[in-house]
Amino acid sequence: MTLLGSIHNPRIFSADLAPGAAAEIPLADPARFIHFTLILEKISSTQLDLLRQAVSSGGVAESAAGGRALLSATQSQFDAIIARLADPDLADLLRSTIAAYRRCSWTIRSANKSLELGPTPILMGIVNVTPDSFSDGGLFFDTGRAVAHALELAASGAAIIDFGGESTRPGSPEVSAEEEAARVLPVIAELRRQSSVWISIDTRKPSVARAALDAGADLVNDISALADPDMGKIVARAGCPIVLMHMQGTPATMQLNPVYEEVVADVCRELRLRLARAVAAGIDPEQTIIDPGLGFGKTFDHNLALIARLRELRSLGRPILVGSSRKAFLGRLLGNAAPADRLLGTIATCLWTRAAGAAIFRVHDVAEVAAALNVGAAVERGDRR
Ligand code: PMM
Repeated sequence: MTLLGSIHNPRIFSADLAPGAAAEIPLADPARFIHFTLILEKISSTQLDLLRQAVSSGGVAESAAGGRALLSATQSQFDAIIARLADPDLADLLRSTIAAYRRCSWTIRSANKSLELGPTPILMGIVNVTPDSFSDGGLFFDTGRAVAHALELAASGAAIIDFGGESTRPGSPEVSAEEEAARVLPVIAELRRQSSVWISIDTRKPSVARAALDAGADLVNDISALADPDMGKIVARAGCPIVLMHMQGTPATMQLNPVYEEVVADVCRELRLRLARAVAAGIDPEQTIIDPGLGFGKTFDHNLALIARLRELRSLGRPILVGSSRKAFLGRLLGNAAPADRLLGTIATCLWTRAAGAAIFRVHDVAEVAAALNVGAAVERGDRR
């Protein structure tokens, strides 16, 4: 089941006061005004009938195309629907999905520290120790330079540094595990010696992840979301957090012809399966982070739909990481700008997705995005005043 969206922090303003006299009317009972619309997938006609009976006290249940149903109600109406629903499994699903959607704070833990996600945006600074990444390839293909850059990003506000030793740009060839490890391990070990910043290893390979964790990494960023079953075992044994990113295909083929029935629902569904796979491998669900995988088997339109409707991923109940930084779809929106000239697009998408509830932002330009997100945070606080 996927959530379609909701209205937060509802405020009512009197429409007919004299100019200058507009006043906010406090809501005594916000639950009567907070509104949710859910898409229920694969719902049977019996379940739909039961839903229709249960909404008689308020709300709307309608069948939609593709064996789906739409359920729309305020939060207090949902409480009544759940209480009246004569199908306990469906009632549980509604209750848990709404609770997951409303969650807005999480804590991830590594061996000796923890990081709160949600209340303030967290920046993950990118350092690609590769000769060929699309944006910073070759710049940090040297231990000293990679560590210096990582320290600079941490000083600029990155709580996490993400090291990658294999380019995943569309059509890129695979690198052997030995080569990938040789690129990232010295960098991770040296940064660990010099700093307590969170270190993330961006890899699809279980052996690289294990060696990186041994060298001092805190978190695994797996763009294949446990495609290799050994990855789950390694992360479970280490007890570390993991980013599960959505990708259609592999980097070699993913941009040839990505096809979805309905991209947001399809990505939600697949991430739900990957979360279940993580739990089946013994990974603590509280240590999981999800990511829609912008640019990974997605057309221009798919990327924009995922950004516009990012909110729906919140129905999975896990913190969301967004990696829009300098990606090709931004180049197109900015008049064919080169990767290094896509900062304004990066900032715009970070602010937009932050407002939709994203928790972590994986970016190249940490100082600039941090400044923009600070403005966004001040606006968020203003909304509560
Ligand atoms: N994008 C890239 C690499 N790794 N990891 C996550 N979790 N999310 C992303 O969007 C992502 C990623 C490709 O960008 P890069 O070549 O600049 O690292």
